[in-house]
Amino acid sequence: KTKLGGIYSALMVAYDEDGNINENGTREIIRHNIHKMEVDGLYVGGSTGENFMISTEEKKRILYIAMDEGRGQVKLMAQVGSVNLKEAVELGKYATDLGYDALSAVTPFYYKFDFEEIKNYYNTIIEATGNYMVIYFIPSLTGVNLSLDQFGELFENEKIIGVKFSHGDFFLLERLRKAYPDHLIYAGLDEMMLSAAVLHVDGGIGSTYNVNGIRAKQIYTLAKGGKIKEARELQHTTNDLIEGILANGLYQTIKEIMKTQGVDAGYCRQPTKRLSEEGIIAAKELAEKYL
Ligand code: NGF
Repeated sequence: KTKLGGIYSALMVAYDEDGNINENGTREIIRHNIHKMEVDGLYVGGSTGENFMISTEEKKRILYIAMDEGRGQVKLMAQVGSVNLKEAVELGKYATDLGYDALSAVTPFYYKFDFEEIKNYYNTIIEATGNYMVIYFIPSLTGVNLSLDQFGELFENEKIIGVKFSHGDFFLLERLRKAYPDHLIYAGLDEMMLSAAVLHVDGGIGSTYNVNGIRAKQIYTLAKGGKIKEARELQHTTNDLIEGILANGLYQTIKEIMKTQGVDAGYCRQPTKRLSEEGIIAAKELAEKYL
């Protein structure tokens, strides 16, 4: 289980101008993450992959490409969660057959599912696949919050090995760390890596690691080694970059920055809008200044 810790890029996907998967570009993104960003793992099918805007077949294609390109070089985690539980099961089986080290699933969203329903959702995916599961907890996008006790109840299923914690509630994060020292906790907000590492999380999963992976890993390693001042300096620079990315358009800007790093990162899928000419310039300036 602990073998699954480390820094994972929430994998970006290159889409062409018509919104189709650009396979070669996506393979370039994967190689860039492995060889240039030196991440420990790839989180495939997450928010950053624009996963909730694409079809089941496209999701499978991306799962396949990431496995084909990354196999044996990095850890691979497949986000298979969906409000369509049958789809989640289908993707979970597919990813498990491909050899993914673990699955992850976003808490079911849009409808107001109660906790029993959420628990049943996770147990159903696990029962159908037999694979490990990491809860994808991102209340800002799903509107789904979970309490410490509810995490405890979910963790009663021994296949649920951890949580990707994309949330700013560090009281809850600390309580989880203390109560579940053997579960994996991944920091999900890249701008808070330092604070999360100080609380001794087991790694991080994030979008900005596609372009800022090296620095993120340094923050994580320095903070865990007690070198807080050095880690803080790097987090300041990182957050100057993240602030600029968020102000300019999150995924579009990361893709544009990747292009400056020599990667054919393509475009975002509609309804996400294109960057304007000014936006493209702003992305290039961020890359020049901070990377
Ligand atoms: O992209 C979002 C949306 N959050 C990501 C991450 O939590 C989601 C985070 O890296 C993720 O890992 C995934 O793709 O599934 C932010 O982009 C980053 O911290 C900048 O705010 O909130």
